[in-house]
Amino acid sequence: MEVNFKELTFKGERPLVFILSGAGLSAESGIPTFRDANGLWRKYDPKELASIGALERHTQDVFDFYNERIKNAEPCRPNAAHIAIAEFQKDVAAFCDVIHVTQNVDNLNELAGSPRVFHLHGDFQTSQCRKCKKTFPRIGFYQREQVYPDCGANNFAVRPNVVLFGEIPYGMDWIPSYLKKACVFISVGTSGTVYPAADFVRETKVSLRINLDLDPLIHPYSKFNHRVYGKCTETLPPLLDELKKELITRLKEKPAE
Ligand code: BV8
Repeated sequence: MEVNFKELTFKGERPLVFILSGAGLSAESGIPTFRDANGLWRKYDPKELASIGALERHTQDVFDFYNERIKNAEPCRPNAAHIAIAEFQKDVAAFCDVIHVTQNVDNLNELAGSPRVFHLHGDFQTSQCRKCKKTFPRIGFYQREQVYPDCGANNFAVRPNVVLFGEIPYGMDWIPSYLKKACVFISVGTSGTVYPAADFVRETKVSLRINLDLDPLIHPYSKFNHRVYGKCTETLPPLLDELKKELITRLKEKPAE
């Protein structure tokens, strides 16, 4: 393992580990990525199916695109990387905060037993009313005649609660300050193409990019201090074990308060 966690610096306070994940985290569970050779954006144009303009222009096409992905995701199950994050969160909970922000809209982290995960780009499990903007658990699939239970809006009123291109991601009111506090930032399975997530690394001191592919040494990749290449189901579990050992060692060394 190339990463030497001994360089982590955190003073007396509880350490904070910030994990950002992308489609590569769920790829080995059978959920397609976006920009790999067989990725979704190789087949579909994101401007036509995942942008706020597309939702206005051809709503049913966008609904069909998301209905298809929701159905395809149903049989998928967590892989060793999802499980490693969930176990890490639980194992260190007594002395370390772990903030896992995912760009993914699947619920494989939750199915893996993760105690908490934040969906930067929304999720397949909830819907939103286009009139009053309230969000609520998804029922069935998206179609014209879906009435929002509260305000009575109809006619394509109920949409997927996902952040489309041109919309503001969730959590942007707290994420930047948490990034600054983090003792280590781990980016796993994301191409670093989509903003503002691609810029998160800028706010951090010690950063680690875990990815399948070699990354070009340009922004934002050049900001990472460390890189580990390979499938995240193979690279992430031992890495989180290393980090857990280092955190426990530091805890033991810490002078009693
Ligand atoms: C916004 C919806 C304003 C849900 C998605 C600069 C600043 C701010 C904005 C912009 C900017 N420049 C451009 C913009 C606009 C735009 C943008 O970023 N465009 C890009 C294309 C240039 N951004 C926006 O519109 C965002 N909104 O900016 O609002 C704002 C912002 C902040 C504050 C105030 C105002 C909204 C972005 C969200 C768009 N919605 N999806 C859905 O359908 O799923 S984006 C889409 O891409 C997905 O959601 C996904 O989450 C996201 C990122 O993709 P990745 O997860 O990285 O997937 P990808 O396929 O690209 O890469 C997978 C990686 O995994 C690869 O590297 C591969 O090698 C690796 N991998 C594969 N297998 C494995 C693996 N790694 C390890 N192990 C494996 N087994």
